Amino acid sequence: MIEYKKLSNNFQYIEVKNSKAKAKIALQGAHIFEYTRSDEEPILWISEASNFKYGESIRGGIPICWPWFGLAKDKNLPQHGFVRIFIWEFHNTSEIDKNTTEIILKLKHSKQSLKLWSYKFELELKILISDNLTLMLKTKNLNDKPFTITQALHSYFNISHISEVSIKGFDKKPYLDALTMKQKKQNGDIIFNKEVDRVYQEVNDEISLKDKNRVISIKNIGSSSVVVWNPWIDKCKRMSAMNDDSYKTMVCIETANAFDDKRVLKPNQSHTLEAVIF
Ligand code: TA6
Repeated sequence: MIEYKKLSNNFQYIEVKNSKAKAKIALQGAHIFEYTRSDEEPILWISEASNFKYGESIRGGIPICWPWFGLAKDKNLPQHGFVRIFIWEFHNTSEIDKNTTEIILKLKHSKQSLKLWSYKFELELKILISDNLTLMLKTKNLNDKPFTITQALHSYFNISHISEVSIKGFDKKPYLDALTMKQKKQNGDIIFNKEVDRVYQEVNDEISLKDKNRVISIKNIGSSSVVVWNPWIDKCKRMSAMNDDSYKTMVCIETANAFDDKRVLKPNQSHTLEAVIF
């Protein structure tokens, strides 16, 4: 089942249900903000304080950070790019079989985007909803000169409690600690007892998020950098659209092309960043 829905403020999204899972995807930002497998707790975290309104990114789910991840050089430009608050087009929806639904959204450069970033582009996000969730974000350069992007599928995962989780797949990996801007090396699994904001590099193994009663795995393609973030107590209080205790039930593991994993695309060249969550 695929249903087109609208909130009273005209905020549009589609709701998908098949025999394996259900999902909700907003037109703003091509933002998936629910993915729940049958008989399971939601996989994606969504803030109880999140607003669903145009011009504000949803806090939770999987925001798309593009064409830059993090702060822009020009401080007047928004953090994490602009496409998470742009309205995408539902290009195609299809029920492939009773277990799998495919949704394709597209966004092209416009007068509005060219004011923020002076390149012509085409973005396509393909989402496959089944007992796995797959996101494929394809960037195509439509200019006659190259451009450079950094980007992320900024996935917020729903967890039982931050003290219960550990993340495997980063042992011995170098990372940039975004809190100190120092290069460090991971030793063992990641656990959380303070604010964590890191760009892991040279990541090519499967990642697993181990929680009390389940393990969520993530496989990344077209990426060698992964951002891991939990705001912890103080930053959580300062974050927009988050409650003071939100940090307890979420962790971000973001499939990225960030920091030195930036990508340069020549005219007509494409690059696909893909995450499979299972
Ligand atoms: O990916 C981690 C991060 O860059 C953090 O530094 C943090 O502030 C977060 O993303 C959320 O950013 P946002 O712009 O959505 O408030």
